[in-house]
Amino acid sequence: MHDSLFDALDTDEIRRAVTAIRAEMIGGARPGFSAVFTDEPDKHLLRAGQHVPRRARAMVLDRDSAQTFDVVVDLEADEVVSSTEITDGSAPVLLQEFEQAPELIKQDPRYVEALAKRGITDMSKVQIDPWGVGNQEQVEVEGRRMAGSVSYYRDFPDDNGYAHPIEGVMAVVDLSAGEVVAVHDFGVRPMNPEPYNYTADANQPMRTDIAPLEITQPEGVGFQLDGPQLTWQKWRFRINMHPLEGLVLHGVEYLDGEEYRSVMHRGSLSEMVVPYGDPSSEHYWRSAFDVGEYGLGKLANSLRLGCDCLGEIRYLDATFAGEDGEPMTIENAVCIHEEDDGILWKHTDWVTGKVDVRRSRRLVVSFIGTVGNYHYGFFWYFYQDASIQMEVKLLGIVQTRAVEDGEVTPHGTPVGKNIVATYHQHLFAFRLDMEVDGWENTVFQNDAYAVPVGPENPHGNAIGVEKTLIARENDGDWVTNTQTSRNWTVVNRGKLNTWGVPVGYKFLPGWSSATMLAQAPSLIATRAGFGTRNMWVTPYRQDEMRAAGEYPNQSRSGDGLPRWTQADRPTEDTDVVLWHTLGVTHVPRSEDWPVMPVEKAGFHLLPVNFFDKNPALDVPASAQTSCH
Ligand SMILES: [Cu+2]
Repeated sequence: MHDSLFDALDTDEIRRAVTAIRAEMIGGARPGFSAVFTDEPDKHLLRAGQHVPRRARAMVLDRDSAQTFDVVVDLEADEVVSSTEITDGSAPVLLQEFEQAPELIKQDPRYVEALAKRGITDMSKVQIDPWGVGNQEQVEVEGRRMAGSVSYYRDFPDDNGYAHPIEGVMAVVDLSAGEVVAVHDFGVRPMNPEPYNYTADANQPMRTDIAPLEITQPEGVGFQLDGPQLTWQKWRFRINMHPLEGLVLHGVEYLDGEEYRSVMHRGSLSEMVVPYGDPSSEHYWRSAFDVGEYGLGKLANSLRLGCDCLGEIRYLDATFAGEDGEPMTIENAVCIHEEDDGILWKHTDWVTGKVDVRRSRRLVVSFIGTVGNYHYGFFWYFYQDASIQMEVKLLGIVQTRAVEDGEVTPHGTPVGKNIVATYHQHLFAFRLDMEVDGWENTVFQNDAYAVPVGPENPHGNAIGVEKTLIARENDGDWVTNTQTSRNWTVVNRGKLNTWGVPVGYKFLPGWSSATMLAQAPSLIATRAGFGTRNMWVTPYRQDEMRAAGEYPNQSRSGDGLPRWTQADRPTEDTDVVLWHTLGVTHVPRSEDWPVMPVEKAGFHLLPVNFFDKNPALDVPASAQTSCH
């Protein structure tokens, strides 16, 4: 497979796609380009030897009529192939819309009055965070572009607004009509007067006993970059940025002898949602689909040397369509570097006293997206033992609500005077299109168990592993189980290692693997149905890319994995896709305030009988010390 066919669009391709769409007047006189990206070719067609033209796909909003169009452009013919109006759901939010909403709200007399009731008259000190309204039962979304809002007070420009929630006021805006539809006042609560800031000037004195630590690679980095293609020791893969999903890895392969063996065709975040767990009127509806509603890739940070990444760094820029269609570049969106990772393997021979130690080196490919009060770092780690790790880093400031003096809420933790940080979840849906030593793969769910005492286990010590074949999409137990050391293996039954075992890779969940706690009648339970399971296995389909469907923004009926898997399609000896819901249930601590220390979650992919022996025996002992 030619992996470059799957690469992100370049500046010229974005421009041509937008030109073709504009020429057809799709999106009217003021089209908003929510996302423009590669329409990745169908692998079935490529395997059949067909030529698949290079195509772009665009999510286009008609800003006047609030219609959304899903458009495919043939970049070889420079023409629109199809344009489909979306009726359930709406295009991802444009930042321009979210900039316009606070201006409209601040001019609304009902809002001005609600704030005056709370003693706030200086609108320049008011921070308004717009939110999607997909969970708001009362807000009519059909045929409209709507935003809810939450307000905060900043005493000075750098003040932490989340320390001063303007409780009980919620304005709803029709973004296309440019009007405030409603201002709800659910009742006045006290405003916390105390500043809670995380800046250095608010937290003096700083500690002074931090010794310098410098990481240098005097001979340069150990990896090679050729456009999006990266080669590092025995690994190679392609790195692209997607406006919705952020970092996407394609064609992940490992060199075994003379031959590159495939591991994963494509790996990325496919969707994520953050549902909040406070049932009050001004809070129950809050949730954020950071991929499908906001476009996490477009919200990538420009990373800074020595701050976000440390050491000898290479960066990749991300090029996307701006919201008016002009290409724009986020510089240093992806950081690539190497890290020391402690010990890789070690043995002390007790007979001879000889010690062998090998240091582990890992390659890190990362990006960070900012969505309002939160930031998510996505770190892919590649190791010398042919394992892969995804680590999500949760960063930022937790959502707050105001309470009366001494008021206790069962759905939040007090973190300051009159402020409670509300319970919530972060549910990440990773899509891992595996190709383990070829594309004909089969998935097993593996559970260790104690064999019942009997003729097979007379001494009571026997350990068994129950291997459940996932022959169809709905086989298996779907959720993690630490008691049985549950994992899932993706094996190629047509290829055996020297010891007669099918080659495979093992998916090992991390300790944070909650499923969604919201339930019916909450709309989020339907809209983010992917959150009901930790593991979904589907046969590859070119059009099944995002776990909650393509247009979760304002969708009420839900889409994606629950709908696709209703057919209970066969998944044996085929091109399988693993979908993992990684769930963090965040019960805030006072230590998460006023800015939370990083919280980490993730998963591993490990070779399992893929090689005949430890693949890291050829890692030499470290040069500068005698580790051997
Ligand atoms: Cu959180």
